Amino acid sequence: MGVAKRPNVFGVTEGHWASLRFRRGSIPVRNTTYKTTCPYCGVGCGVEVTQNDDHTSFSSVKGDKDHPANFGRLCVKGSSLAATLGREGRLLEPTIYGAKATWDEALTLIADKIRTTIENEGPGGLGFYLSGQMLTEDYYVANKLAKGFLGTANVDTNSRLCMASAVVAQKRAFGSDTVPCSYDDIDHAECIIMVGWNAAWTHPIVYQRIAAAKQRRPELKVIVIDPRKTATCDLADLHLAIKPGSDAHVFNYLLWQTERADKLDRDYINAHVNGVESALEAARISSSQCQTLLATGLSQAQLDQLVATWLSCEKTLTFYSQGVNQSSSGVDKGNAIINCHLVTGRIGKEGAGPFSITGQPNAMGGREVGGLANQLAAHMDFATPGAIETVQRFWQAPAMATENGLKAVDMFQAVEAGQIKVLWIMATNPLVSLPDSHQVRRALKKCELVIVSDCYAGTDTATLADVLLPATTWSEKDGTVTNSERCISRQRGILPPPGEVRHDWWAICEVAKRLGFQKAFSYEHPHEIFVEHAALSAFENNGQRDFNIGMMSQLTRQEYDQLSPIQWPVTQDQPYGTKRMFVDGKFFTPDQKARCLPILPKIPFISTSSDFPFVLNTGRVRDQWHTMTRTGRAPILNQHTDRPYVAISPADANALKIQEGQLLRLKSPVGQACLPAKITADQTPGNLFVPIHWNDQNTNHSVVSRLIPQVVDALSGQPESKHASVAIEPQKVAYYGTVLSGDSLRTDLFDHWCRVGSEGGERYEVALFDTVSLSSLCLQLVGVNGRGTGEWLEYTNPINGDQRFAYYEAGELRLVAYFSTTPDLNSKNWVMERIGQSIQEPLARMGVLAGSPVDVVDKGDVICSCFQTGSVSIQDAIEAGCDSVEALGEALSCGTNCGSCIPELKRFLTSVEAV
Ligand SMILES: Nc1nc2c(c(=O)[nH]1)N[C@H]1C(S)=C(S)[C@@H](COP(=O)(O)OP(=O)(O)OC[C@H]3O[C@@H](n4cnc5c(=O)[nH]c(N)nc54)[C@H](O)[C@@H]3O)O[C@H]1N2
Ligand SMILES: Nc1nc2c(c(=O)[nH]1)N[C@H]1C(S)=C(S)[C@@H](COP(=O)(O)OP(=O)(O)OC[C@H]3O[C@@H](n4cnc5c(=O)[nH]c(N)nc54)[C@H](O)[C@@H]3O)O[C@H]1N2
Ligand code: SF4
Ligand SMILES: [Mo]
Repeated sequence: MGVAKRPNVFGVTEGHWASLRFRRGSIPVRNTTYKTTCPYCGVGCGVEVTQNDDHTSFSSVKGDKDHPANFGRLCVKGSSLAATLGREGRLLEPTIYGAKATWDEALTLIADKIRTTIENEGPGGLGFYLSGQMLTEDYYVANKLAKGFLGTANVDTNSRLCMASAVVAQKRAFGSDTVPCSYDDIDHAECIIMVGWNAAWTHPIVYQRIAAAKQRRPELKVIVIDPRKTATCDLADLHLAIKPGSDAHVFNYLLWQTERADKLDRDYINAHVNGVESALEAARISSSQCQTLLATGLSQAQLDQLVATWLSCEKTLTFYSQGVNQSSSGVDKGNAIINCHLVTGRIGKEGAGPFSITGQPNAMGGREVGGLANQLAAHMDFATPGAIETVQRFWQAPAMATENGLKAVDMFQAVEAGQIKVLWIMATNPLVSLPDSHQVRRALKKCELVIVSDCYAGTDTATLADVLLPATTWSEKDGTVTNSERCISRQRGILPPPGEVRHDWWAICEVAKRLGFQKAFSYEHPHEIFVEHAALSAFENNGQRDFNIGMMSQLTRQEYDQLSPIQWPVTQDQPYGTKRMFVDGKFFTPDQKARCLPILPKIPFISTSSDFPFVLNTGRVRDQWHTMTRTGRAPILNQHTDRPYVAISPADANALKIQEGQLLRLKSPVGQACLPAKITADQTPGNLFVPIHWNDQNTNHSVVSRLIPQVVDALSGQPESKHASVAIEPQKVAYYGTVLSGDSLRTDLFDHWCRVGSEGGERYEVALFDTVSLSSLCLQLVGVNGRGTGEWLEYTNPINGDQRFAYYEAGELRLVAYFSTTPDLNSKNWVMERIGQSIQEPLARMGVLAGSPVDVVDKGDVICSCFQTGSVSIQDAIEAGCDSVEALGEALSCGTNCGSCIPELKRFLTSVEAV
C-alpha cells in the first residue's frame, strides 16, 4: 500500500520528547511532564502528569490544555488518578491455582491447554472475554490470535453490555459503525437532546462543555429524557420523565409529527435515504390514538414542547447512552432516534446529528480492531463478501474463523454448558458486571481453565481464576485509545511496572509464540502493532470501509511516541483527520444511501407483576468507576456516595412505611440483594434505582447484577440492564451500626456490612439482624488485630438504648462503634479524622462517643470533593447570604475546580430557598 509523505500532522510537544528520552534510558529527566490520556470514561480527556524525582509516582495530574476533548479540564475522577496508583492490592506476579508461578510456567500452561482443547474439542472450546479498557494494541493482538490463528470468533467484550445496540443501530442505518459527530458540534447546536444519559455524572467534561455553551447562549435548548430526575436535568429546559423503556414511542412520535408538520427534508431524503415510507408508516401506527401518551406517561403539553423545539431547531444534536442501549429493544431505539435525524437531513452537518456517546475509554478502539464476536477485524464482518479472505491474506493466517462467535451472555452460558473449556478474561470483572451473577459464578466454577488478567489481586472475578496474570495499569501501559468522537490519543507508559507486571499484549503474544506463531506475534513494542492495525484498515479498502487510518501505518516509532490526538479516518484525502462524517450525504451501504428502519416499539421483556411489582433501574454514581477496583482506592472518591443504596420515591416509601437508611431486601426472579433505602423525589413511584459499583470485596449482598436476568436484545445481544422487576421487603434489623477503625476488621461478625476506605482508616456501615451482646462483639473486633489490651469507654443511652464504644491504646483512639436500633444518618467525618490520634481530654473523649465534637461543627457530607466542602458548610453559607453557585465558590471554593458538584450546589440553593 503506497502512502505519500504527509505533512507534519503529528505534532511534537515538550512532554512527548521527555517521555521518549526516559524510555530510551538516556539522561534521566527530573520532574518531567508527560502527556497521556485519562483511563476512565469515553470523553477521553488529555492528561498532563509530572513525575516525582524517584520516577515511580506523580507529583501532579492536570488536564492537558492542548487536548481537543477537554482543553485542560478534568473531572474529579481524572484529577484523583494519582491517588489510585499505590502498590497496595496490586497483582504483582502470576499465580497458578493460588500459588506463585513464573510467567513462563503460566504462559506454557495456558498454551498447552489451548492446544489440547483445540485438538479435543475444536477451537469452539476456547473463549476470550475482553474489555473496552484494553488499549487498541492489546485488543488487536487478542483478536488476531483468536480469529486468525486459533480459528475461533469466541472473542467478546464488556462492550457487549455497553455499546452493542448502538453499533448495530449505526450499521443498520449507515452501513457502518460510524459516530458521525464531534464534541465541537456542541458549540454549534441550537438544541441538545440527551436520551438515557446522565452526562453530569458519567461524562462530566462533555456535560460541562454543554453547560458552558448554554451559559454563553441561553437560547440553546436542552432536553433530557430519563425516567429519573438526574443531576443532568439541572441544565434542562425540558425533562421528560418517561415510563421506563418507552423511548421508541417518543422518537416515533417525533417522526410522525415531523411528517405532519411537513418538515421532512424531501431533497435530502430523495438523494440520500431509503426506507423512509415504511419508517413513517410504523411511526403513524404506533403514535396514533393516544398510544404515545399512554406508553410514555408524558402529558400532551410535554410532547408538544418536545415537538415544537425539535421542529424549530435545525441544528439538533441527540446524545444517547445506556438508557437506550441497555434494553431488549436497544437497537430499535437507536434506529428510532437516527430515523428522526435522517428524514430531516440533520446529520453530517455542523451542530447536528445522532451522537452515540461511548462509555469506556477504548470501547471505540475495540470496535475498530473488530473485537466483538460478530465482527471480523478493522470494521469488516464475517458476512462482508471477501472479508475473510482479505484478512487472511493480510495476516497470513493459518486458521481463520469463518463465522460469528458467541456473544458475552451466550459465551458464559456455553461455559456453564461445558462447551467452552478455556476462558481468558482480560480487563473486566464479569462476576460483578454481567447480568445474573449466580450464572456467571456457576460458569466460572465449571470451566476447566479460567485465566484472569488484571492489575489488581482479589477482585470478585479473580477469586475464581485458575491462572492470574498481573497486568500493567494506567501510567504503565503504552498504546492508543479512541474516544467517543473517533479521536485516537496516546496513553503513555511513564512509570515502570512493578514486580512481575507485564503488558496485556505481551502476554497474548507470548502465548501465541508458544503455540508456534512466532513470526506473526514477534512484536517488541506497541508501535509495531499499531502500524500493522493501521495498514489493515487500509488494506483492500477502496473506500468501502469507514475505518481507515492508512496514513498512520507509516508512523515511525518516534512519531508514534509523539502522536497528538487525531480523529479517524486519517487518509490521503483527510490527512489531518476527520471532524465530521457523512458530510457529502454518502453512506457505507451498497447504494451509498442511509436507511430508515420501520420501528414498532416494544415494551421491556419482563413486566412487573404482583409478585415483583417494582421496576429496577441501574446505573452510575459520580465518583466511582464500575466495579471500584481503582476508584475505590482513593478516599477522596469514596466521599460523594459512600455506599450502595436503593433509591425509592417518597410515595412508595410512605406506602411501605420505609425510613431513610432502612435496610431493604430486594428480590427478583433470579436473586436477592440487601441495600439501605434512599428516599428521593427524583424517582417516580414504582421505579427503583441501584448503583452498579459495589462488589463482594467492599460490601455484602449488594451486587445489583444478581437481580438482573439474562435478557438480551435479539439483534445486538446487549443485556437489558436497565429494567428488571423486583419485590421489596424491609429487612428485620436489631442494630444498625457505624464502626470506625484504624485497621481492617473482620466482616463475618456482621450480617450486613459495607467498608468505606477513608483517609487514616476504614469506616464500616453495618447491621446485625438479631440481638447480640455488642460489647463482646466489639471485643472480638479488636481482638482479631492482636490488640485488645487497651482502654474501653462505653455509653448506653437510657432512653433509646443506643450503645457506643470507644477503644484507646496508650491514649490513641483505635476504634469507635456506634449502634442504634434505627439508621443513624449523622456524619462521622469528625471522628474518622481522629482515629489514630492521641486523645486524653475527657471532654474530647466525650465528643468521640457523642459522634461529634463538643465545640466544633462537623462540616457534614462532602459535596465538593476537590475542596472537601461539606453539606453543613454549604448550608451555612447559603443561610449567610450566598445565593448563587458563584457566590458559594467565592466563599468556600466549592465547584471552582472540576465543576462536577455544580448540579448539587444548585440543588442546595433551591432547597434552602424552598424552606
Ligand atoms: N462516574 C462514572 N462515569 C462513567 C462510568 C462509571 O462507571 N462511573 N462508566 C462509563 C461507561 S462504561 C458508560 S457505558 C457510561 C454510561 O453513561 P450513562 O449512560 O450516562 O450511565 P447510566 O447511569 O448507566 O445510565 C444513564 C441513565 O439511563 C437512565 N435510564 C434508565 N432507563 C431508561 C429508559 O428506559 N429510557 C431512558 N431514556 N433513560 C433510561 C437511567 O435512569 C440513567 O440516569 O458512563 C461512563 N462514565
Ligand atoms: N446492572 C448493570 N450492569 C452493568 C451496567 C449497568 O449499567 N447496569 N453497565 C455495563 C457497562 S456499560 C459496562 S462498560 C460494564 C463494566 O464492567 P466491568 O468491565 O466488569 O468493570 P470494571 O470495574 O471496569 O472492570 C475492569 C477490570 O479490569 C481491571 N483492569 C483495569 N485496567 C486493566 C488493564 O489495562 N489490563 C487488565 N488486564 N486489567 C485491567 C480492573 O482492575 C477491573 O478488575 O458493566 C456493565 N454492567
Ligand atoms: S470526563 Fe473525567 S473520567 Fe472522563 S475522561 Fe475526562 S477526566 Fe477522565
Ligand atoms: Mo460501558
